[in-house]
Amino acid sequence: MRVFAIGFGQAGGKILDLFLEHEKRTTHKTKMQALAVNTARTDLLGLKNVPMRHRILIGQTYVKGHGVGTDNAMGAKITREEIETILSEIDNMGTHDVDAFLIIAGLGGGTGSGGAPVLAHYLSKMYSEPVYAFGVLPAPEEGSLYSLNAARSMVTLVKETDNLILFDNGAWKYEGISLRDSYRKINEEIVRRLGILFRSGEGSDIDQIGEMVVDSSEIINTLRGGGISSIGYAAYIAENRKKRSFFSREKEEAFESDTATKIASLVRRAALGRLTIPCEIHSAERALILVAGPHEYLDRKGIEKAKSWLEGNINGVEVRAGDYPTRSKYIASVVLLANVTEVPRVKELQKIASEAKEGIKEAEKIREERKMQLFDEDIEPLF
Ligand SMILES: Nc1nc2c(ncn2[C@@H]2O[C@H](COP(=O)(O)OP(=O)(O)OP(=O)(O)O)[C@@H](O)[C@H]2O)c(=O)[nH]1
Ligand SMILES: [Mg+2]
Repeated sequence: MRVFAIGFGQAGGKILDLFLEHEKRTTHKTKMQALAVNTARTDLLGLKNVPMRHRILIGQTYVKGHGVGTDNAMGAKITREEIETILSEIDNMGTHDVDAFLIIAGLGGGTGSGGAPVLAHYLSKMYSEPVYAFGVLPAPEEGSLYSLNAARSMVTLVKETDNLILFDNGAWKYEGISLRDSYRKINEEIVRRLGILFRSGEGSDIDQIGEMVVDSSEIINTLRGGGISSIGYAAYIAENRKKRSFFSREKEEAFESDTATKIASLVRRAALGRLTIPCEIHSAERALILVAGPHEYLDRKGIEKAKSWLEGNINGVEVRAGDYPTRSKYIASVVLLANVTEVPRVKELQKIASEAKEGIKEAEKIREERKMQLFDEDIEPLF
């Protein structure tokens, strides 16, 4: 699938940048278009792989290149005012062979959290291709302002996009390392999943096709109708199979049934393991299974087995599945669970956010009162 990816804000830009780095490393390419948008100059300068000319600094009149400091209403306002600059850059970069837009942003901050929904709104109005968002939720310890930002951004994104794929930083902590290193590891995990998903259907440069080819319409149909989605992933290393041509018939059959079993259990591990956003898999409306790896390890029977297992475990009946060959030494599976409705973290964020909203109002009132305590009421302000 050909995506036009926009990294909005710091987290969005970093994830996009790493996505491009992965693209350079793999032989299987998505031919992705990439644009980074931010209100902070240093964040944009820190990127390594997004070409300089595809980085846009917005909001200079308001924040002078220093970011909006977690004020997502400001992030939204700036984006609205400068939407023409962003849209014309997207148009200049070329959209004629794009299958979908993907906006990547951290939802707890200001720029990406406020800007992503505004951009999604305008992209949906201008283009017939679907607009997806990949939103990163703040960890609980980041505090209630971040939760409030994320809750408001999330609600708007669900309204404005064709699907919101979520990732929960709180469910992906790496203990004992710096936050920077932890984000780096988390971003690797994100990009690994997005890579397998969006590289599918793009054909292969290794002269082989999959057993069951998936094209971009299968991804689009899985995500159709919107809502929130989650991604599962699992992988294993392929053993050395050079001598396979000397296999006897029985050995060959045994290998094939072993491969099928391994693929079926790989997909099960992907669906039941740690998801990008923890959710009840039985609340998914639709699902897509993808398996990528060396050609001889892909097996139609295994995928079919996994598919019927997943059909029995989600709410709806629509499960699509496919594979594609890669040069990697890993056999990897991605399971996309679309329109999931039982997502505890989303509920929790909403609760924290509505409490925080009340708290903020209350705090403002108290602050006003305290400030004026110094003065006697009979002295009138000038205006
Ligand atoms: N997974 C991941 N999350 C990140 C990373 N950096 C920041 N975050 C998360 O994203 C949230 C938003 O932070 P930023 O992306 O820095 O915010 P911003 O969009 O640049 O907005 P402002 O800095 O307020 O202008 C944070 O609260 C974190 O939860 C990262 O590299 N990876
Ligand atoms: Mg920032």
